[in-house]
Amino acid sequence: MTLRIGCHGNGRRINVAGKRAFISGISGQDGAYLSSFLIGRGYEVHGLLRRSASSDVVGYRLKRLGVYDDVTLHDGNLTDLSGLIRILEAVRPAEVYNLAAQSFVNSSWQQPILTGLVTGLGATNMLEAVRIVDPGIRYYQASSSEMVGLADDADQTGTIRYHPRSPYAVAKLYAHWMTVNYRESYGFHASCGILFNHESPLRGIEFVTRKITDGVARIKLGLQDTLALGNLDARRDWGHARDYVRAMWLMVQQDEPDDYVVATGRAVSVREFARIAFSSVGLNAEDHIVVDERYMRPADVDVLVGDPSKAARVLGWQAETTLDELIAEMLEADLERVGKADR
Ligand code: NDP
Ligand code: GDR
Repeated sequence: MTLRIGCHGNGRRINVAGKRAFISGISGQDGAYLSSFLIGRGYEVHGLLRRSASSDVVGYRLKRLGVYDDVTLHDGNLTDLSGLIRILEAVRPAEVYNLAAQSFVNSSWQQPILTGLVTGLGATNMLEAVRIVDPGIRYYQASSSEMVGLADDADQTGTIRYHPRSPYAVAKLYAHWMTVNYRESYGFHASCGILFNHESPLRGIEFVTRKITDGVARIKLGLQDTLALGNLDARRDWGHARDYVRAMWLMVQQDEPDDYVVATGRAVSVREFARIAFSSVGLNAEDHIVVDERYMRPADVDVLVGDPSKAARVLGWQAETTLDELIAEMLEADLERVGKADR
């Protein structure tokens, strides 16, 4: 049996025999990797795509992973509840992954209200759409290590404490607790993944890891000489997005919904990340990095390192890509892209 759904440009015939998933944030880094992962498992994948005047470039991540023609994209916005309801009515997914967000921490100080509306209230819109259309839908919320912020990551019973340090983190904490609340109030099969930083060649260029690998590629190819960064002493627990989307899916497959920390368990400073990236192409980071106050945050978090033992014990999940492998993959992609653009 097949059906055709009104969608964003790439309409195609759909096999309704397979499991169907709906992803908000499908055009982002995680949305692309999750689409690829689910398609590899026989899912029919639908996604929410916000209207853009640059529709030629939106979707480039899905194209990079070779899955653009295999997903069905629906025009909509996380802030538009009636649209979300209509889309879920049409798609009738078994699983919803809420990944859409204003996800850049820096921007959340410039746009605190938008961040609250999208990253925070947007999650409630998605939960409400599920409640109205089919409360039996299994649900994943993209929670963040940024919610932990300044708090110790766990007390003696393993309960996470939170001290969010940015408007983004505050909005994520609201979305997190709303998801927990829908689980407790309505019996939703809703799980939150408290994911620590995860990167890839598809990471947005404004995030520090991608900024570094892009900068190293440009310096190596003679296109620039310096790389301006902010807080070099911040330490983060960096994994690969490809590994982390597998954890999202595993959470949704469990008999009981729950919340999980997804991390590598190892924190490395921005300075050390840059040192590895520069040295792997034969350059000395200290010769090229300049510290620029513009990239300092009004409030930063010095160190975020996660304990993935619950994910390992219950989900059987662990990070497979090492930091060195991650940096090598990102650098290779940026060297190739920057090299081509320069010809
Ligand atoms: P990205 O910034 O790469 O992707 C965000 C996605 O949300 C994009 O598809 C974007 O669309 C979409 N989006 C933004 N605003 C709206 C809106 N109003 N309506 C509909 N869609 C919208 O993020 P990542 O893929 O890195 O992260 C996925 C999720 O996980 C986010 O919620 C993020 O906050 C969270 N997270 C990420 C971590 C990480 O290290 N990557 C760690 C922990 C949590 P468009 O392409 O049009 O911009
Ligand atoms: P983060 O990622 O804020 O952790 O949020 P980002 O890469 O932006 O910053 C990581 C750390 O690096 C420091 N830093 C810089 N950051 C940027 N962007 N640019 C710089 O030049 C720079 N120099 C130093 C920052 O101060 C910070 O300490 C990401 C996002 O994906 C969120 O959506 C997600 O929730 C968290 O990871 C977990």
